[in-house]
Amino acid sequence: MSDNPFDTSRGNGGETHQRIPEKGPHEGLDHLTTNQGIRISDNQNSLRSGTRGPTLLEDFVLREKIFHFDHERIPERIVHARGSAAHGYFELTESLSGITKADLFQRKGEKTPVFVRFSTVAGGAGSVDTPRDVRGFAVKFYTKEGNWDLVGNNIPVFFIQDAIKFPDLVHAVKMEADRAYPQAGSAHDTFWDWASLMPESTHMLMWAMSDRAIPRSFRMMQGFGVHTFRFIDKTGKSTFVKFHWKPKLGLQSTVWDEALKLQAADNDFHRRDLYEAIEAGNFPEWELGLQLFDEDFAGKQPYDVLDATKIIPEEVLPLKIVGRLVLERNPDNFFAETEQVAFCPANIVPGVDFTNDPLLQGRLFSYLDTQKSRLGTANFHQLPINAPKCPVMNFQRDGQMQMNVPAGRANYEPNSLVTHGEGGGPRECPVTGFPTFKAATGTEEQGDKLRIRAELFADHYSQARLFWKSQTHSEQAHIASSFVFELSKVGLKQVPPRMVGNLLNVDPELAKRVAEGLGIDLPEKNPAAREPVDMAPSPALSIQKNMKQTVEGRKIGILIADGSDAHALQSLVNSIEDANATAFVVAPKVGKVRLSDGSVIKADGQLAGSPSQIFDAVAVLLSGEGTGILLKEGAAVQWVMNAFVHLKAIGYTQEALPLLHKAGVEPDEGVIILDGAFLDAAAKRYWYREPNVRMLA
Ligand code: HDE
Repeated sequence: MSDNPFDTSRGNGGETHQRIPEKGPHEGLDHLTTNQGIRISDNQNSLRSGTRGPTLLEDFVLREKIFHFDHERIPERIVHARGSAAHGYFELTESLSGITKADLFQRKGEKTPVFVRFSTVAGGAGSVDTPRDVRGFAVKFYTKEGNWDLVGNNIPVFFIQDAIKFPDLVHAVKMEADRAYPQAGSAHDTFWDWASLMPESTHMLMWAMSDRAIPRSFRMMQGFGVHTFRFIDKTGKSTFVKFHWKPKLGLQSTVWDEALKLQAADNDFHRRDLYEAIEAGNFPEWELGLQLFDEDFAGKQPYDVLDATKIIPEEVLPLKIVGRLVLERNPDNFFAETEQVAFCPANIVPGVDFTNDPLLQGRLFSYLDTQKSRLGTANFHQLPINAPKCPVMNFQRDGQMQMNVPAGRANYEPNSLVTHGEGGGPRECPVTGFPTFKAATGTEEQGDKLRIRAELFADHYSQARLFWKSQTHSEQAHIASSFVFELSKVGLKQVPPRMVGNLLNVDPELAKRVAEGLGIDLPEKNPAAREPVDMAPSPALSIQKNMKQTVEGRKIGILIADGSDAHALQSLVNSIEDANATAFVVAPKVGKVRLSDGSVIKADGQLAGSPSQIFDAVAVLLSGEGTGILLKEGAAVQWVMNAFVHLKAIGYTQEALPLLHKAGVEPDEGVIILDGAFLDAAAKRYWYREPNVRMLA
């Protein structure tokens, strides 16, 4: 980066990231100026005629400031409006030179800069972080050959098979047209009216009703490219590929009651978690796994690999791990980067190609189009966050907010200006340019013009059943209970029976549990467009079977009050930090907690503002004196009670037992006296506790 604060070069092979230099006094940078560079003498008072007279129209400082403020907002994304992002890199750990010619996949050890944005889908930009929803997982790779955007989700399938249904899906799930609620969530009439009429959405609904849709952290969820893509090698040969991101910290979700309570405790739970982890140097990390296959394999599966409502089970086609994604720097400015970043599935590099997946094909149009209206100009690719870090040279010109100054006379091609010494500009590159995949002759890539889908797309239930069968009992209970929760919020009488009629095709037991939970009669099974087939369960689909028993990257709350044991507190904090977890001390008063040795410390959070749902496990480190005080504090009782019903480990001192009793805590393996074994206990969630604390469907 240039040290010159006035260097405005960016993009197009130049500097793409304009930041204020970190060190040293820089002439001019400490002076407030207008946008025209005029120094401002007074930023407190507008210009007026006399001390009590009218404000003058000629006050260009005031007018410019208010004018700019008036236009600070831009339209938010129609979906995925609420997002959080970070910079980092992708490092290749295994060369793929035999499979794709994409430059970023050639040299083991090479790092490619990335910008990654996570998001919820349905809520607006200011909505909460923990509704039941799909999470976006969009990665922009700034490769040497141009930008490649892998715009994925944390769920490997989608609600619909054809892009033409997307506006219907989004209208149905977002706040209802007349009443403008709910803000962020699918538990309402229009969503379930639509979904129950769309059997192809059933597989995705199973995922959306599972704990996948209530992740603990962006850092603890998987990402998926969803569609089948292609890799193209140097000879033009194509290999199908599905992309998977696997979190280093393992998969972890919340329980539904916890997710609900998090909405009140911390609207920004995921955003804060990502930001704080990166600031603390605990860089979030994922492995890139690939499922690679050919036409022959694709033809033998009982589903169509071009259908985005289907997965390829990892047990059938294991992942090949080829790299790692590390996020190591928070954005400098939320608006300039996280808000203005524009991902587009059509941004691919030589060596990567599309397939005919009809959902993907529609996406190829949508993103560029929506970004023009969101960012206001066809030149949004010039914004620092969107600009490739390789040269951009073409004859596209002008438009609103043109930020480059293309010199010279040539703005068309072909031209002969070069031969006359006037600079001819760039030329096309038949050899190194982007070639599209050529289908082998004989493959059915074309045919009559029809509004129709391939035959196997009609199987809407086999994989929904596969998902159900692959879950633990506890996860199945969560899925059934989520259907009950969501459908219980639906006022349209015809909808719940219709949905349960679809679920009968997935699994009769599931349908029965949902009907019972709703208190409705079991309806007739709805006819299936194609009879489902049984597939072997896939343990990879379960979160609980893939959780890492670790406290790494987790946050442990320690409740103290006057009289808490100073030595025990220090050694607990040390052991938590040694395990790469975060210790967070909570007290009834945030300042001046007097410990057993007479020392006075400041807590990290006050009790009422730091409820236990923001922690992964808790320690109740109270003396008899502190317990006496907190027995009369509802927030303390709830602190303990919620940790228990959210299936978390609770470490306690003997003196704190009266508080545990008052909170209804019953002894089990996760309720443990505070000693050396506490951290091992804290690494787990106690699923078997759940039937004792919650009525599940
Ligand atoms: Fe998107 N999607 N989408 N989507 N999508 C957008 O683009 C769209 C789909 C995804 O952090 C929009 O710039 C259509 C699947 C993510 O900025 C829009 C269809 C998957 C993000 C759009 C789909 C996604 C978006 C809204 C059906 C997972 C946020 C704002 C054919 C593979 C990216 C924008 C970010 C954003 C259209 C379906 C992921 C309207 C038409 C499937 C992660 O263009």
